[in-house]
Amino acid sequence: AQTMTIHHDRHHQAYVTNLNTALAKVTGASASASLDQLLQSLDSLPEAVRTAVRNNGGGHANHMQFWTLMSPKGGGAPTGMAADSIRSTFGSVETFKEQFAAAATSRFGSGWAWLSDDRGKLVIHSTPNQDTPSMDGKRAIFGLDVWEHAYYLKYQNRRADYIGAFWNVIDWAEVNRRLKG
Ligand code: MN3
Repeated sequence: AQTMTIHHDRHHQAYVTNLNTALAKVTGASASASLDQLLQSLDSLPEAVRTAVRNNGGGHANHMQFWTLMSPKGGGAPTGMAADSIRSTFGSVETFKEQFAAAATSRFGSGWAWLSDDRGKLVIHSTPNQDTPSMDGKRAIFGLDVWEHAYYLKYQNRRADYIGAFWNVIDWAEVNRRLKG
């Protein structure tokens, strides 16, 4: 509970606060663009705010999907479309979890591990820092935060244990909603 409270109320809040500070300096067409549009066209932003929008805008987008992906009633085996598409793409749920864990474990430093839709095909990948799958033309299905702030209070250096515990809280009904979207 302490990990999640600090993560949500302080870390995520800082991204929101800093993003709003950066966007206050943006004018013209970019001022009315959606966050995803901004992240996919960072070069259209003034250089002075580009990095702030990338880091804090990406941070906001990534965390928004993270909180709604977990449920106290989550976990268990994937259901419905998630079960079908994971098995048809990766062979088995076990293989999928192994490949996802490998992506999450091998992301050096801070970042995210993802299941994304890459032009109609499901792929496992990772992004550094707060970069989003959409920056690379992918549509995120779900992502796991592997920054140390996401797990250090409880797991310290044991990132692999935190990654394994993610499967106890993932909300497969929400994953299915995103797959259909
Ligand atoms: Mn985080």
